[in-house]
Amino acid sequence: MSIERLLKKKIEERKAKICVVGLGYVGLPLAVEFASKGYFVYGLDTSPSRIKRLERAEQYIVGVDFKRVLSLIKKKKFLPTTGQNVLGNSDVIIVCVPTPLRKVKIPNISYVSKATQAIKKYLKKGQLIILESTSYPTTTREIVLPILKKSGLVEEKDFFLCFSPERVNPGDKKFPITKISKVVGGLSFKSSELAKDLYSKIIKNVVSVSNPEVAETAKLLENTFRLVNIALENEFALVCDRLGINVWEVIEAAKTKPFGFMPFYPGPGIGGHCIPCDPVYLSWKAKKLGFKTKMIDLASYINHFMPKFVVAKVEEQLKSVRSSEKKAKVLILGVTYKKDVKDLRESPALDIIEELKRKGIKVDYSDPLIPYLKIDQIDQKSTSLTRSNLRKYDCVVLVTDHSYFDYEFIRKNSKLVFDTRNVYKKDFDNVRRL
Ligand code: SAJ
Repeated sequence: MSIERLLKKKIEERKAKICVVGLGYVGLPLAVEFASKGYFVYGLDTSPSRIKRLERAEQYIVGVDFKRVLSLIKKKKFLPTTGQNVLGNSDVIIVCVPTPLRKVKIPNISYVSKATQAIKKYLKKGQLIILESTSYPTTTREIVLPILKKSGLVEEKDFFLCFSPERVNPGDKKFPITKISKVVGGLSFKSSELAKDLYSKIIKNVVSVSNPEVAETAKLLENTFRLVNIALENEFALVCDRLGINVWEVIEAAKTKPFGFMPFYPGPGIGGHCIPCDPVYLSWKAKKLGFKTKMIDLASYINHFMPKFVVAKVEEQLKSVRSSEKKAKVLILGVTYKKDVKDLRESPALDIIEELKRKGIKVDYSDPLIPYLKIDQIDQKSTSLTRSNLRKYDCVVLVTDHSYFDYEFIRKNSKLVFDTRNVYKKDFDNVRRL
């Protein structure tokens, strides 16, 4: 029997041993789904503390039931480990490691390369290797494949290689990974087919495309679509501000169009490790080929300008309500990058705090998800939202609209609120919106 048919049979009979490399918000849910469907799954991670937390069911990712994880470990269906040797015992290896940006906004695929080097060490005939980490087009063919070929094995003849973009939305109950269509793009037709067989065991709709580049680029289109449309709304907010028009009402009016329009919303800027970063992977690759991605660059510029705009508006408001030369005091409400998500990565709140301090304004923050925040190298504590505390501030800036803030209490007990998320839906005497 050919190695392809043998692997196909193992996948069919759920006898294929799977190794998920990287147990973060992408890898862990994937490992749990496959283990729950009867596969034996290794979870390979470089962090011993993360392995211990899994074994103690200590939650570190939203949207994953850690009791379910523990029961899979106890049933010996899921084995979290730091031991790379498990790569040699696996039939399928799925790489879900981070692809962050370096400080100077260039791709950092060092985690992908390190994981691939480890896979090469243990690579054997009949294995299917899938890269899920978001990266620039050609990463699978030009970075991963050459490293694996150093083993002396040949793609399609000896092993199978594929790219399949992750689409996990942490904590999104409406779209668990089993309900999110999966795109697979193999170096060879056989690789695509094997990946499609595998994912079809846990995901309803699996779409194979002609090569990894299409799959890599589809993922970047999905997130660049958001980056550009958010930037468009931010630009409308800047224009409407100058025109004295309420941009929130403009969007609600445009939404009444039943076709050909999709609402996004202005805000204090964009954060997270997807939307600000993924499109830069594409622009970086395009620039290497001599093409300037003006749309992506401009959208990134507009989105990254928003924190400065928010601070300028707050200063404007402060001037209108304060006369004394005493240092103004501002409270930032919500510092994570988006509502109800405990993640500070690229959060615009951090830029707003930095800009306010640069202007000599005293800044505190309040966010139940972030008990301590390093501001100017000092660990500051989240301010509790009591009546007396709120009264201390000349302005409360609503940056992240967590669902568990008592917005009426805040409004009634604050001198001034600057709302960057349209939580209040209208202006009050002491509430101004972006
Ligand atoms: N934001 C706006 N206005 C909007 C939407 C978002 O200012 O209209 C801001 C958010 O506050 C945040 C940033 O943009 O700071 C990114 O927000 P996001 O809703 O795009 O959320 P992310 O970064 O968690 O994006 C993820 C992505 N998921 C994956 O890459 C697998 C994205 O593809 C999803 O579409 C998105 O979640 C989602 O829809 O929640």
